[in-house]
Amino acid sequence: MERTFLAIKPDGVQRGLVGEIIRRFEVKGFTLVGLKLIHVSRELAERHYDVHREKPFFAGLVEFITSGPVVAMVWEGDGVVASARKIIGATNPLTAEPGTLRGDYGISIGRNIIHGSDAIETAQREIALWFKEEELASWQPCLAPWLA
Ligand code: FUP
Repeated sequence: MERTFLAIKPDGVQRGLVGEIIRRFEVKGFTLVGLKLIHVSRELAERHYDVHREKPFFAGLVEFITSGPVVAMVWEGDGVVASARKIIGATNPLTAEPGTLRGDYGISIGRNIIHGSDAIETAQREIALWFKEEELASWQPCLAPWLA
């Protein structure tokens, strides 16, 4: 089953958006299989954003992501990687469509509320980086027969 890694960034946590963000993925029909609130270490932040190491915004990005608690999550479901990216919206909240999380709640590219893996391989790498195998719980939602 396909999985993705999502992280509500310090701005999303500080602004009280954790419940709303989780709700969006729950009502869409995806299954939450991993969840923890952590204060990210510099080492984890740098490894997570390794592809951006040479970018001018890298230092600020690491500073921001380590500045307060982050809600790290793993979600499961058919097509969850691409679908979560749609729900999240474009990187820059000013150009993200209304109805997306970034489109509805942000105005700054450096404070864009949530991270979502951009491809299945990236998701696998990020899940392994952030979670131990025993922290993930595989389970099947028990759908009522009229919903199945
Ligand atoms: P996304 O996959 O949408 O999270 O975007 P990227 O992987 O391209 O960028 C990762 C993070 O770097 C963004 F969430 C915010 C930050 N960033 C900047 O601060 N400035 C930029 O110009 C681009 C990205």
